[in-house]
Amino acid sequence: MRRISFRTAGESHGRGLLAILEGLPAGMPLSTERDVDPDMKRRMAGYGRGRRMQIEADRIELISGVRLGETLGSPIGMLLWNRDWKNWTTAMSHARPDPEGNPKALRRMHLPRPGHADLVGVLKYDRHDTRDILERASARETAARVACGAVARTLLREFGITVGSHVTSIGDIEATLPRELPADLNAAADASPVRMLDSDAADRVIASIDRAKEEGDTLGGIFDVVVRHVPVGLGSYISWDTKLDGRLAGAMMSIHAIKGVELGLGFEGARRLGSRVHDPIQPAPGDRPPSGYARPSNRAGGLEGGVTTGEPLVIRAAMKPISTLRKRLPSVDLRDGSVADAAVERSDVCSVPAAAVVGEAMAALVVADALIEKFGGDSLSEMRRNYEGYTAYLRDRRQRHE
Ligand code: EPS
Repeated sequence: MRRISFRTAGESHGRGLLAILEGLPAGMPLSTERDVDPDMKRRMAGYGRGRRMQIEADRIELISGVRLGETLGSPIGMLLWNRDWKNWTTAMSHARPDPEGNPKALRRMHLPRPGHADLVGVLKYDRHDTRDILERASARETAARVACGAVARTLLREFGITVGSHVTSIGDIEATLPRELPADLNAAADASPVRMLDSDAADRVIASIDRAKEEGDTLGGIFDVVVRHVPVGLGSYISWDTKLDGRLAGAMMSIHAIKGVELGLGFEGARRLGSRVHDPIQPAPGDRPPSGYARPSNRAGGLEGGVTTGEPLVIRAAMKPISTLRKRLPSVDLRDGSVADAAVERSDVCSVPAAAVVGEAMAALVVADALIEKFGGDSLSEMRRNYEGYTAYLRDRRQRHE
């Protein structure tokens, strides 16, 4: 990200999570209850989550950056308290433990879970207790990202840009997609316990999550993030790090457990002839699309040359199954190097529906970043003037053809 930056802090069972988001324009109406908390709630949902989500009630406490309902252009500080922390005050204490205290709570974790950051973390940071690693490596951190993404989404909404997502498969069960996605994608997806647009597939998924849970196993899946009404011309082909496709893919890959990202046709495009991949260009007299050029298809997923075409951005991400398994995988005891089964922590069986909401947040942050890059980001009114100037320029260009 070039114009927006954000940083999160916090451990899964620590006091809470912090987020500082910088680079949003001044003068943007923002209320955490209206604009942020609904996304926090959406991230907590989904069939297959663990007991932790029954303990928490993620809600943002705003610390800075907003006055009288509008952003100031200063860093937006957000706090999220972990309710579960009260059960971890000894294990997660900042101070050295009291020798007379609770030794059970301080028991070291020494059986790294394959797939989690446990082993690489203890080796890299010279720690001996995998709790020192897993607390920060946990996907609990994504709650703070969703808070930042919700603020970015609020900016996008000012320009009519929407960000939605839906789950296309979980395990080997694939949703049959409607010909056209619903206008309000999130309303439709959120109505399903697994955020799928196919209720038959969703029922089968729920049964398979129950089965995986019984067997002590976990499930991954695939989700699509769709960003609509993006203006043509965000991002650039000029340099490798200005290309919006790279920026989106990097942001998606940074989400916990994401192992693959595709844009538009993605890997499928590599199997087809070029004539069945590229989206023909047609004249489009009239107002829609604003660029004046229509595409009968959107196999490019809204990006050509790393630049938005004005068609929806379609970003697909693959999540591996969660690595905490009650069906324990072989591991090694860090204390003596002996063969042992991996540790088990409370965890989720499947969190693909939640990951899709995190995907929306990351996409919103990247697109908001590119929007600010193109239209300037000091104030919302300045952005709007520049956006309208650009729209007027596109209209003039188009009218010269008519
Ligand atoms: C998560 C909170 C965590 C996990 C999950 C995501 O809470 P706890 O560890 O107390 O159960 O449920 O994290 C993982 C699955 C993981 O492997 O790190 C959350 O808020 O999303």
